[in-house]
Amino acid sequence: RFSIFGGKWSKQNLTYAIQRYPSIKHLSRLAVADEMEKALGTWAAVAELNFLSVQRNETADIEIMFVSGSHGDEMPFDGVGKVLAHASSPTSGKVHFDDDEPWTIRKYTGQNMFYAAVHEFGHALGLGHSKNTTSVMFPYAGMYDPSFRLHSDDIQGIQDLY
Ligand code: TQI
Ligand code: ZN
Repeated sequence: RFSIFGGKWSKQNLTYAIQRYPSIKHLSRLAVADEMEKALGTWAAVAELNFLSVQRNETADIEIMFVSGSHGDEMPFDGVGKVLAHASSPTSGKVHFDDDEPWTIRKYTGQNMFYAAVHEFGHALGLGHSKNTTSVMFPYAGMYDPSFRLHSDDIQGIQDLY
């Protein structure tokens, strides 16, 4: 079952900004922005939530960054492998991806960005880990799956919050 990670947003319209894009050159900003929009859309599709993208110089509820090593919080990233990403609980809104990982979009190799984004946004919205292995909130990074769907646990978890 899902667990509540701690807190929730007190509003249902949330803004987000991609403040730092991955340094991997072959990933276009547009493609990255598209994956983030789809990942947030996965949650918005099943709960009373709306996400509005804003420019990176504007203040946003959810701040997305690809960063490596020490990056200004208490949880420095660790190079390739192990920790891939982390998110803070509501209403802090930090979603960080380890820029040292081989992030990929719609590929079976590398580290799937969409899956990690859905998982981390789940945390940023207030969800904890699920014990159900097929839940996106199960703490194991999934690979690319063109027919990805949220598990009923994920849906119940987000609907309980919003
Ligand atoms: N990052 C951990 C995670 O997102 C961070 C973490 C550890 C955590 N304990 C926690 C977060 C307790 C909230 C509550 O779970 S991780 C993914 C990804 C990681 C990353 O890099 O180890 C997944 C673990 F990136 F795919 F989303 C699982 Cl699915
Ligand atoms: Zn997690």
